[in-house]
Amino acid sequence: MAYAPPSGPTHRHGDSWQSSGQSRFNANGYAPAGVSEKIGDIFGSDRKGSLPMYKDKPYQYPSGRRKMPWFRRKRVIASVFLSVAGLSWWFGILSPLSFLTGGSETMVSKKSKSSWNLFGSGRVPDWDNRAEKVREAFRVSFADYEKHAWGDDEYHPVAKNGKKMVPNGLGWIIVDALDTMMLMNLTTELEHSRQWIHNNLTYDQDHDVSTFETTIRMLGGLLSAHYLSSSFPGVYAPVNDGLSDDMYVEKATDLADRLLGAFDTESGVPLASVNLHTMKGIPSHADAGASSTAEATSVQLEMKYLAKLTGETQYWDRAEHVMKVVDDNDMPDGLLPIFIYADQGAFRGNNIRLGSRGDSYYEYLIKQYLQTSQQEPVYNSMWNESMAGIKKHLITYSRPSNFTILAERPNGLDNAISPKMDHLVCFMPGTIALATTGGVSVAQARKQGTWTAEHEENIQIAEELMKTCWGMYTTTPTSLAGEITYFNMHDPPLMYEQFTSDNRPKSPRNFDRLPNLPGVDSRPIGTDDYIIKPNDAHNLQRPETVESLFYMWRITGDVKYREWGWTMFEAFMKHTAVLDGSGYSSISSVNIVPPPLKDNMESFWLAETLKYFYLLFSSNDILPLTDVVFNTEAHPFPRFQLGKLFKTGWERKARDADGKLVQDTQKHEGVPAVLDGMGPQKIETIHLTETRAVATSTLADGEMTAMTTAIGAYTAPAESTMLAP
Ligand code: DMJ
Repeated sequence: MAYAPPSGPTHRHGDSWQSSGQSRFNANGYAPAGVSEKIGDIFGSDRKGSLPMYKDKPYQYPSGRRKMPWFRRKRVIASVFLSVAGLSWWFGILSPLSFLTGGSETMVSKKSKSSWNLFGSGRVPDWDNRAEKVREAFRVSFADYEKHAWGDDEYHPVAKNGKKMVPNGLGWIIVDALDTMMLMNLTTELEHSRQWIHNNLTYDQDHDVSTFETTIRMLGGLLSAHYLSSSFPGVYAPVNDGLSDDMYVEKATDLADRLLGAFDTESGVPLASVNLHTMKGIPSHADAGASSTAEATSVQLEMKYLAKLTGETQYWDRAEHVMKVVDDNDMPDGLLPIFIYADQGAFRGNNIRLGSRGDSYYEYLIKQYLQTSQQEPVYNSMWNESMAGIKKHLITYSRPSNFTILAERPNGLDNAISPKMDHLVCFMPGTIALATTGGVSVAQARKQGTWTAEHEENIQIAEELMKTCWGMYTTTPTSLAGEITYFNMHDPPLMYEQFTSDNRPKSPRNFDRLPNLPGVDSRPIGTDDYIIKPNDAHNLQRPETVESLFYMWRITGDVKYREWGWTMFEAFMKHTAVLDGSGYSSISSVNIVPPPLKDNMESFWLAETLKYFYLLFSSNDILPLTDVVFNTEAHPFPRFQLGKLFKTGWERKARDADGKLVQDTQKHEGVPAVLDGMGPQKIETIHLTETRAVATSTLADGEMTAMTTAIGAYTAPAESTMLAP
């Protein structure tokens, strides 16, 4: 389908808006009609103008609720309910928590059990207080950096010094942390940061930077700061510093224009690095110049949101095109090797994993689908194919306790499975849960007519993988996970597909300790399953497990995920604090107590890890999962409608019912037809092959679907065409 380019001055270069002194964005942070007619169009009727506003400020929830009659105030109802339930339990009428968790197990750590268990101490955990503790950890970390290394891109909290990655600094730590400051209502820190951005931040520096890291952290950080400040005016750390909020998008467009230089390759796949001044892409110095697959395919949420904000389609087109190049390779079962050559757009090697260099490719499939309000089914189809591939080739079980492992295939799908999980893989439990419900709770999703046994199965995988990731923490002396964990595996490996939901291996119900054996100290369950090699024992304060705990809590409502998060947070506080308590550092080994410090604070400690802890303990009303997508650096962006300016600019090659590629021999577009059993549909495309017809059509609710039928049952396009199965 032909794509009509926008009319009017949608391209910034040569325009005068930047120097006009006028705001380019309206109160909701979208470009006003004046920027271009097209932009006016898309943000008028069809933008998600009804994006719910989070009306209550953090720590000031009651304001809006005071006006409600008492019997309508959820908190009061909840308190009454909990009191009655607590008394019932006390007198032995109910078992603890069963009514809250629907009978699901509750695995409260020993530590939290003794001090905070819901009824064990007679106290409900004070989640607001726990969120406040996280906020305090952020304040300490940031104050330490502010005092000793302000404007630097790296920070060493033991030596109390920092370092710039480019001559004038990139704002690596400041920009990455902006939205966390906003969510935590840290106005003073935010104002200081904004002054630095206004006075010091320039991207015109003759230095190369990582295309991916700069996109997800800097572009992502600026865009989410824009989103929070413009869509929730006066809510998140309102500032009064005389600076315009437009600076976020102005810096973002300048940066994005420079980053796009990396995409100037024969295939359109970006190179690993780019020089910010010359805007020239630079191939990786390793891996024969190939880019990492995750890096090349995890810039789409950022570029697309920027395109939506500015109406400048090149951000969209360049980022989107990468997805077509990747998909055209037709890798079996949606599982991709972790390197891709930018010149040919072909993969290098056949190392397949969802850890480093593979991870966020899968994450951005489903998040692209959600970002554009489920209007781009191509990404859902790719996610589903990958999920099926993961089940078929990568899911196995540990010995002796049957933890679910999302393993690797370092030599391709036909060769041996390696029972290794990078901590990075632990984004998957949360992402699977998100993909399964779309962001609503499981309870709500189950009531929808579309819920199937496969959805149920996927939630179970998410729960089991979550437990595996949690076990990475519970089985070490510091209660912190190593960077990489190996597992003892059954021989031959037990594979997911060998089982049904009735007989599939399951990990132990709880994390009690193993029984004492003569001469052996009591050990946590999983001790015999999990292996951390000395070189893999460091902990960089990474976010993936708490990220998944956050999604699992929001989606399942099971309080155990919050409790696990609290125990994990306490371990970070205990073992990663520098000696005088003035900051927090990565550590060199999770197996040594006290652990040696690595003397480095990664920017994602502030941008991701502490943000997810904070959100895990805060009200679910903050950034509902149905309204936002978090980029891979935990920067929240709004979901939006494609509108008139944007569409999916590519199609997957036609595949048959088994997912195998079919060669197109004919293609019809916009053919009215009747799909058997579905009533009249407008067929968007029909790919005809010698044996199959593959039709895509739009359903009444705007979702797209693909149907494959035998060619013999297909008649040439007519006013109404019956496609019998
Ligand atoms: C982050 O920068 C991102 O989450 C990325 O996708 C993976 N690694 C780090 C955090 O561990």
